[in-house]
Amino acid sequence: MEYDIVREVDPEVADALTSEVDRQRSGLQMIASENHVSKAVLEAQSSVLTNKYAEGYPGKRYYAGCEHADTIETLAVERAKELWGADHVNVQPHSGTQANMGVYLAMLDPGDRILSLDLTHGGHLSHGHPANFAGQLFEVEQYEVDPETGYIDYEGLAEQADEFDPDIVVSGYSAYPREVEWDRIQAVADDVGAYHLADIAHITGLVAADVHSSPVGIADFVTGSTHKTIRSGRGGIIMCEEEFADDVDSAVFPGAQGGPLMHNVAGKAVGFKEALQPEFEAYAEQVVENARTLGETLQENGLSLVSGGTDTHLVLVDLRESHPETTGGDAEDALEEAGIVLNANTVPGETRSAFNPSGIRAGTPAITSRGFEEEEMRTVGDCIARVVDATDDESAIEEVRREIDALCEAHPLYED
Ligand code: DSN
Repeated sequence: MEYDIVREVDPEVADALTSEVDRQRSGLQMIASENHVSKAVLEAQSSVLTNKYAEGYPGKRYYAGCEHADTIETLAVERAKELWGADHVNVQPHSGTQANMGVYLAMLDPGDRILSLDLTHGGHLSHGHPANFAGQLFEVEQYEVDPETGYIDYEGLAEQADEFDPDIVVSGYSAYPREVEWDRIQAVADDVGAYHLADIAHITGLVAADVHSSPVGIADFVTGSTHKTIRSGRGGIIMCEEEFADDVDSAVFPGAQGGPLMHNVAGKAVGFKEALQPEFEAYAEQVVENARTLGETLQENGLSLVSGGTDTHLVLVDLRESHPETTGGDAEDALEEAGIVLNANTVPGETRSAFNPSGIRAGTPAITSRGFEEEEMRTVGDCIARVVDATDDESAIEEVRREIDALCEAHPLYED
């Protein structure tokens, strides 16, 4: 991956691209929302479809010359239906946030009410944060996890829904390590006559491989990202029952977006095909097993996990008890120096700021794509704990860096 053709035109960008390949290769990418897609997905995504406008949907486009775009979008849709068992699928959202926007625009009017999980408890900006369009266009109330257990407080949610009378209840989270009981949230929504949107952005791959229960067939709408655990082209996806299909499609285009990013849709189609192969199930199982092993190792080293563990691809470490003087930002910086790239994250009951919070979030999708298994995860967990214990100790960080270098060399990425 030398980017020679780019280099002839633009050496500065080529240098940055090759440096990014090196950065991804030489460190552990443990941001829970990231992954390493296959070369096939990369090739499809960088294809000539970036040149094509294809407003509309297969067979109903506003421009000529869309026959190959139609083939690819239809493949993406059909494969998605098979992966998640959905009646209707829209693969055009440019991102998970755009997918959520599509559902809100389809079903809500400005001023309608959203009930969603607070960002600091594991929710997402597009679920109604005041800095996001969702918080600006709609009236939002937020629920929280149980402060004792770190699990969704389903009973509290039901009481809150009763009082707030939302038009839509949003489930599915960005920093929630536990399996979600979709049917309990659906029951809450049903009781107050609200729609239920399950945003499975982080766990699309786990749901497709059946290692996390599926909200498809339970929630009215299921949205997701397509580049996280499902490891396909970058973007978003909406799934719903046939009765909402026209509303959702019109909300995405022309409601929220113009021309679809057809090169990304091609990446989605290829990634979905890969995810339909039997190996993908083993991959998704390993992602969860790796997160579990990581969590156990961190706990053995004295670190506290929100909810006491994980059922998913991520762990959320609350540093306040074990390392009261260390912020998530301190840990993130020191770990990056050691070659472990993850993010500082708010924790339930956050007492610091969103910019420099009290926790770190670590995910296993990308390193599992590199072939990491339990043995490596125990080493990674020990390494994280050693760095968190000594964020100012350059020699300790250097020692960990050497161990991470060895792990990276043993699990090469994007060879040749
Ligand atoms: N930025 C993503 C995450 O890290 O969770 C969500 O969009």
